[in-house]
Amino acid sequence: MDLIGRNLSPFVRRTAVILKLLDLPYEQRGLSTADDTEEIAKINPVVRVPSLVLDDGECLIDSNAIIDHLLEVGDPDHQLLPAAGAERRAVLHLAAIGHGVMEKAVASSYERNRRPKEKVFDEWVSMVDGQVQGGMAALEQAASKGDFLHGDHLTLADVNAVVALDFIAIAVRYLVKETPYPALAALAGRCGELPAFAETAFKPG
Ligand SMILES: N[C@@H](CCC(=O)N[C@@H](CS)C(=O)NCC(=O)O)C(=O)O
Repeated sequence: MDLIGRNLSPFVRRTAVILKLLDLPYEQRGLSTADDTEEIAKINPVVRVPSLVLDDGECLIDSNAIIDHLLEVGDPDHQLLPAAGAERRAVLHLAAIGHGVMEKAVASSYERNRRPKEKVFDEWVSMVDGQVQGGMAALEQAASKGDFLHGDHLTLADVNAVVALDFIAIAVRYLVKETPYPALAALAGRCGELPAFAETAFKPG
């Protein structure tokens, strides 16, 4: 399988973490949407990452659809996402907050870093930043209740939260400077010792 995209993207990295947690072999092609537009367009018509090209050439796009497939083929015991019912809904709820934080943190970074200064609409950026902080506060509350966001072992919710926090610390640091998230930081520290997280950490290069 070929994972398309760089681990700077939280959507790519969370996919890479799941691949590693499930011990699914893959290669990674570190293409960037800014620099490798034409090549990515051949794989994904909306020119976004991640994509996952399966061994038979089938191409999956969007981290949600990719992870759905990876869990189907690689997590028969439903460790990362419970099979059904309230437990599944609870993990999906927290995972969606983490994914939403990623989306808004990426939007905040695009607003600040990709637009000419005179075209930045401050009210909109403040709204986006507030959405990131609202999501992070909810995750912090869940993280402060135990070793994991939900239940007694690592799930998709933890993967998303840790990847979101790490992305924020790299790309939109101004959003965590004044508001530390100690329980999430502790969770990220514990996860950072696992190869799936350590080996996918973004290294600027
Ligand atoms: N919902 C998508 C979001 C993917 C996404 O926004 N990826 C960013 C990279 S961090 C991207 O491709 N940006 C280029 C663009 O949207 O034009 C997912 O979960 O995979």
